[in-house]
Formats: sequence, C-alpha cells, structure tokens
Amino acid sequence: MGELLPQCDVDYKHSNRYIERFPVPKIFFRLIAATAAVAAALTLSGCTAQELRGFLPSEEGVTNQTSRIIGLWSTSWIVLLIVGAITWGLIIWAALAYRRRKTDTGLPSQLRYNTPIETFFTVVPLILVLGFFAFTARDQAIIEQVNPNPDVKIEVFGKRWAWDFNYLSEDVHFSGVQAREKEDKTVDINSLPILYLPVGKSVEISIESRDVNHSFWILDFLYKKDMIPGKTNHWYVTPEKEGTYRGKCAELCGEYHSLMLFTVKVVSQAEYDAQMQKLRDQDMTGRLGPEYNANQNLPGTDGNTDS
Ligand SMILES: [Cu+2]
Repeated sequence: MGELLPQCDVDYKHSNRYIERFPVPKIFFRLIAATAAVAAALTLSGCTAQELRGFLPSEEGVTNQTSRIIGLWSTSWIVLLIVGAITWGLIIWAALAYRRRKTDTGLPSQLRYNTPIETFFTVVPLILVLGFFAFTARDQAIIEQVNPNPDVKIEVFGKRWAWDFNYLSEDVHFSGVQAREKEDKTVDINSLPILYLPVGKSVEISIESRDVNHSFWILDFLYKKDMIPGKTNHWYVTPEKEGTYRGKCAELCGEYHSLMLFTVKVVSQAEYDAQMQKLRDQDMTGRLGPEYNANQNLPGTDGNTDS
C-alpha cells in the first residue's frame, strides 16, 4: 500500500470523497463513547438488587424455582438490551453519516437487494427467537415437573372473591373471605386469608375454581396458574425461605377482583403443625370440596372436579 500511495494524485484527506466516507466529526463518536461510559457507570453503580434482577418482585431462593425464573428473565433482558443498543446505534449512525447535505441534489443513490444484509437480518432474529424459545421451554419443563411424592398436599379453590384452602395431608381446611377495604381505600391486611406452607418441604398445590376463571398468583414465588371451573391444575414447589408473601387473583373475575387477595406464610414445620392444630381445634376438619362449587352441571362433569 505504501508504494501505491505516491501514484495517487488525490489528496484523500481533504478530498470530497474523504468527507463523503467519513462525514461525521470525530467529536461525535467521542461524545457517544463518553455518554455510554457515563450511563453504564451510573446504571451499574446505582443499581439496587431489585433493578439487577429486572424489577422482579422477589429474590433468589424464595422457592426452589425463583432463581431459575430470575435467571431467565434477566438474561433475556440483557440480550435484548444489547440487541437494542446495537440497533439504536446503527440507526443514529446511519441517520448522521448519510444525512442530506446542502450540496446534495436529487435523490440519493437507491440501494436494494443487499443479500448479505438481508440474510443477516433474517438469520439473527431467527437465532434469537429460537434461543429464547429453547431456554424458556427448558426452564418451563423443569418447573412444571410432576412430583409424585410431595411432602404436603394442598388444594386451593378460587371463588368470587376469596379462597378456600384444603390442607389435604392434614385433613383440615380454611375458608377465606374477600379483603376488606378501609375508608381510605387501603386494604386491611389482617383480614386476608392466610395460606401456611412449611419451609423446605415439597408441596403439591391443586388449583381449582368454584365459579369463574381465576388465577392463583403468589407474587414473591414468581408464579401463577389459571383456576378454571371443571379443571384441576397442579403446581409443585418447595418454599425455601421463611417469610410472609403476597398472593392475589390474576384474572379479572368480577366486581371485587381487586379484593381477591391472600397472604402466604412460609413457616417452620413446628409452626406449621401448630397452625394445623389450631384449625383442628376450631373444628375446621375435612375438605371443602367441589360440592360448594357454583356450577354443578358443567359439561363433561358431574360436579366432581377430581375426574
Ligand atoms: Cu379471581
């Protein structure tokens, strides 16, 4: 190359061609780099733990499933933000580098059928979509794995606008009422039905509805599942951290849907046993089964949702 240069008569550095190929002042790139560095530093240094896990309302280790769910969620966001940053960068660069100039006349050169670029723009999104699908399917298959021998079996009925909890392994139950709204429109937390779960024990939760479609959602467990009349869904989970968690219905089910709330208390085995005994002492033995469902004649059933 060094030998070729003297043969050229054109002073590329100051020619129009140079200006056309490198039209954006260097200061522009420096500004972008500096802004990106400052933004990255501010973002990373100022991130709370909640922001680092993509604003999910939970933390790792609450159940045996939350770490996996947080991992899938935040990794997806990181990949998407990188794709986004590259895309936005290219858009801004193209808009500035190939902007119309005072000296330009007529239409710019019309380009089409760029096979390498079109292949690239087809293959990369395909890889992304297949990748997201594969990781989601893998995690879903693990989370939805049936546990044939759970330590504890619990049955939950959704009903407008509260919950019935049957502790099948203990043969006791609790029947909840909908949340009470106070005058200032806040909810009396103490009035909410409480679902007790023993820490470190594998739980099977059977999920059913007495009337319309509801959705059983424990926010901090990062999981919800539909409650459908005439159908029983299952969720297998092991709570791993003692604490009080929030639950609610996640399917618009009528006038007081927003008051269809409950509390989940993950407690020690001793505390769990004590709570079960309390229900026994209050004569809340047995199961509140499908005989209390609003619809006793659903197609394909005889009122028995176990079938
Ligand atoms: Cu509901």
